Amino acid sequence: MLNLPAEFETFNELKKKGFIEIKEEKDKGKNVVGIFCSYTPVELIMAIDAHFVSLCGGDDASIAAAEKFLPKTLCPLIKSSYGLAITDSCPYFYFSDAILAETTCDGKKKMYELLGEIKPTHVMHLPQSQTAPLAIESWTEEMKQTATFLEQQFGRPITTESLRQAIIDRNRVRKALLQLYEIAALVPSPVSGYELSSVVESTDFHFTDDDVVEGLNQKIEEYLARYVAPNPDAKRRPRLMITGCPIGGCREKILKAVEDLGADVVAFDSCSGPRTQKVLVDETIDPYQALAEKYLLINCSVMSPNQGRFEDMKEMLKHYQVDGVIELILHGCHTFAVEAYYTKKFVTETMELPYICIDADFSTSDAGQIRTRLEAFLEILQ
Ligand code: BJ8
Repeated sequence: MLNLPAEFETFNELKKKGFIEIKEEKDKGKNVVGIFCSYTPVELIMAIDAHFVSLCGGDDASIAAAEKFLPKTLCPLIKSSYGLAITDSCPYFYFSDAILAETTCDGKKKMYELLGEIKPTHVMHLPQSQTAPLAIESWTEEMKQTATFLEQQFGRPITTESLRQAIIDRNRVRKALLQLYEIAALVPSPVSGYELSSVVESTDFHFTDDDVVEGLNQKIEEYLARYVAPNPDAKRRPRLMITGCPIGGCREKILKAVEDLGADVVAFDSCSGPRTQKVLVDETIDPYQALAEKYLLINCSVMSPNQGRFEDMKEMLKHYQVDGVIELILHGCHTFAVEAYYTKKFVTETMELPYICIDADFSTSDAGQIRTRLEAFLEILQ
């Protein structure tokens, strides 16, 4: 079984702790903006002196309510997010004064139209290609229009100075996160992937950058102190990469299950991994241009083509000394499902590593079947 420290707090416990924090911030008069995606330029929200909070659902319980309005075949992440909003069961949604959304996949962008009936919602038009003519120009313009939306919404200006400061502050958080991911590159990794992803994703529920950086630095020290040099005679636990759709709603039945079975998840090629953080925002050029350049570089399957994902993956597979790759495809996620053709080809043919693709939703009904498949996968790696 996975060896977790006695004081380990699960992601859900960490998320609940943030409920009190956000209430206190609201009581102080702070505004809150809900977000759903790594493409969201959170610096604009920080520059208007508001907090941002992730509203992505990862919970099966809210899906039934959403299915009264949304197709059952839609991705569980979208249904869960909408379900939390309409059932008023998420304090983070309740406390959000506005929503900043983006056109990524079709399901999400259409769901935002429904969400717009509940809260003021601004949808940023994300280019569908990183290299198309005018992609950077139109994305820079979207940054400016978003700034205008926030200014009108909260009746305050975003100044060049406040935006530059927000960029500097957020870059500090990114650097701390990058140092944290780096720890899992050690052999053996002193931190489980389950623990690491819980800590990283819970940073979305702390609202002061100084606290986030301090908390991450403490974790870095704690994990480094746990490191024990490898015993050359001991059998090495297989080291795995997780790729594909966000893992949050399947954390227990995939991430925890595979580590319980004797592997270490050391690399995350997903939105909770270093790929979203590794490019910092340029602090020296026009801030809108700098934000557009940084955020357009995120390699999500909603981009076509998305070759950068495989260049990043190659570097990570080597750096983290990965022995095998697990890809998660959430039911109804067409972009990742189609791109899985290339992922499998790249992992098995170019990198010559074992690969498994798991289709799942957020229910527990398939947990046993997934565990059996993971067990068989690990046998290949022994
Ligand atoms: S940058 S991964 S957070 S879009 S899994 S809702 S794509 S149907 S979550 Fe994502 Fe931004 Fe990309 Fe990251 Fe649609 Fe697929 Fe569902 Fe998805």
